Amino acid sequence: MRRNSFGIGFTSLEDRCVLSIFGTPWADPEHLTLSLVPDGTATEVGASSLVSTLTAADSPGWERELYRAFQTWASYTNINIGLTSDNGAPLGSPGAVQGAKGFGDIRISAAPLGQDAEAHASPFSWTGTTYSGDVVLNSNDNFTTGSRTDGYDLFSVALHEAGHTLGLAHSTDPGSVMNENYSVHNGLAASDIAAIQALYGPRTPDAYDAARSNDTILTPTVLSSGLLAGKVVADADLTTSSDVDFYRFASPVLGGTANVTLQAAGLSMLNAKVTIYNFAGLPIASATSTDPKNNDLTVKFTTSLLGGTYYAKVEAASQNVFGTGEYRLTVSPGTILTPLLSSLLAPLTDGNTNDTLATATDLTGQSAGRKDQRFDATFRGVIENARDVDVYRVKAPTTTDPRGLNVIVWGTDATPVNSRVRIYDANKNLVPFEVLANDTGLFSVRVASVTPGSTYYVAVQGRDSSQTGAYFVGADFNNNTAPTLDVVESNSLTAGSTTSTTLNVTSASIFQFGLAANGLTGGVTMTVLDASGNVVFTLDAATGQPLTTTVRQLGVGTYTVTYSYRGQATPAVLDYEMLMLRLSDNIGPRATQTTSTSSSSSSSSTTSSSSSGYSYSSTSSTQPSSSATMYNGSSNSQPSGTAYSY
Ligand SMILES: [Ca+2]
Ligand SMILES: [Ca+2]
Ligand SMILES: [Ca+2]
Ligand SMILES: [Ca+2]
Ligand SMILES: [Zn+2]
Repeated sequence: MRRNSFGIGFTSLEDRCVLSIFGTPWADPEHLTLSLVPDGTATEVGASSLVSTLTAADSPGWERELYRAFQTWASYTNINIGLTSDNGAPLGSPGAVQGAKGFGDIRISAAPLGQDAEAHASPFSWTGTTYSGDVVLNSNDNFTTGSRTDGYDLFSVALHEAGHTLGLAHSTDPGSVMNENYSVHNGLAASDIAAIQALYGPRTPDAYDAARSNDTILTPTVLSSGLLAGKVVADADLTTSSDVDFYRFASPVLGGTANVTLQAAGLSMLNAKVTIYNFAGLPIASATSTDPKNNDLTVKFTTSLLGGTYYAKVEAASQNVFGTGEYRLTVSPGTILTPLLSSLLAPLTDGNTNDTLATATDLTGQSAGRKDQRFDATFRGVIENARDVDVYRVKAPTTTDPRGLNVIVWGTDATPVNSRVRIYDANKNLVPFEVLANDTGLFSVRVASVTPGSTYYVAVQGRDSSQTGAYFVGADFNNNTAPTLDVVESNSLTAGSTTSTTLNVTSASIFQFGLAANGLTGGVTMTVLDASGNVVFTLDAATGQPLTTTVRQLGVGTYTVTYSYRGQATPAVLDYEMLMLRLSDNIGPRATQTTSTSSSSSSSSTTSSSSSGYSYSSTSSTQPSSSATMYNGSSNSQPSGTAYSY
């Protein structure tokens, strides 16, 4: 039925973008991963049927077309996307926003989205949820491959959704792949290239090519075995499909078999050709990869008894988007067993050498000369012991734009370290901030206003002395407007008491919840139960701490929310606030009837609006305030507005 509309007018993609805050780049764009979810993986709108849908559709080669769509963007900018496996955990499962265990940062699925959406996709978000990067294709649609006009061209739809996952909003350029009107594309428009390069910069040469082009055998990069006896390693990049990288090295073995290994699997979709030349410039061995999913290469050659000089040439296997990407070249007597991505992302310990502002690790040079929107500073560190503090120095751009500072930290171990952040200004005074996320293994904050050109210090430590482990920290000065959680409950609890309220979800959505407690000791535990009385989730907030948050998808229905006093009988009263923010707009099939809402008789107010997707029957004795102002840390300064310091 819908196929009749092809060729007789515009078909709008009308996709929904779940975390529709565009313009924020991924924190570590050169180390993104992508996975296809197995059929049965839970999405917001039911089990994914990606594999069965696209296998049954008239779309041969669909898997490569999905990869080609993402790699098309990566080939123009400082993005590498490695392909990885997917354990089928539900979309939005707990984990790091980037680098979560078990699935890719970008996950592609397909589920029934109803008549009004071909797909939806989510960009990176400061809320730190693993929903970021996820794509749901509409399994009701007829996808085709090969730029045909009798269905939705899978590459064209995926190219558009890939742009969203990488942070791009819709474009008004009629030729742009980000135009919301569907049409068939075989590549990016000039405006698309400009848009992705504004976020991530034009793809930059690797360090060897930057020092001196190594594109010919007469100008090779000379590799030495250095400290790794018998082993030569180069981390490099084919920056365009016409980049050629020549290396010269001494044989690591005398009169035996040497291995030249090019690793790209899990790091980039590069399909390379590696050729080995002898001292006279004659080719003696080569290997080529053609599948972005299987793109490691090993070339074996027999060395002379006297060792001698050899050359390795790395070039694109074909002049297509898969001819671009990051790789590691290793020359060694044996085979390589270390997975590439994990070895590149190894965190650095500091041995308690950067624990004070005076000894901060300097990250101010990372973004020097950059004109794009990538994070100003990133680092992978380790909270090594109970007293460890890792202090980083960053610097606000000198631009006179009013700018804020986002800092996000997430644990990178299988059991992630729970970190906290403090920010200090150039005079070493604590800077108040708003907490955007404070969840298991995650801390994300925003300073609303910074002084242009001024130095700031970011201090990362464990949330308590038991917390140690590896983490990623990113800091970005930007003009983003932080989304604001709405206060839906502001109340008091006495010792041993529990209050109970009702939450009506009128539109299946992804919500962020926040909970804060104020008092001398103890805290509050919030429990959300569905209509059958099953616990959906709990959230716990302690007094003297910033609010805690979580991101959850809730279907339409009535939920009971209880708040329990936790702690000693004295002092007997604590205050708490519950906050909500809907991250997604209306998702899923169109509701056939409007769910009516009513407030419970015990309530004194109801929070609801047509755009909120929920109504909440509050037991508040006072009207909810417009912002979370109740946090009073035991700390050096009082919060101001929605900002916290502690
Ligand atoms: Ca290169
Ligand atoms: Ca080169
Ligand atoms: Ca450390
Ligand atoms: Ca330290
Ligand atoms: Zn769109």
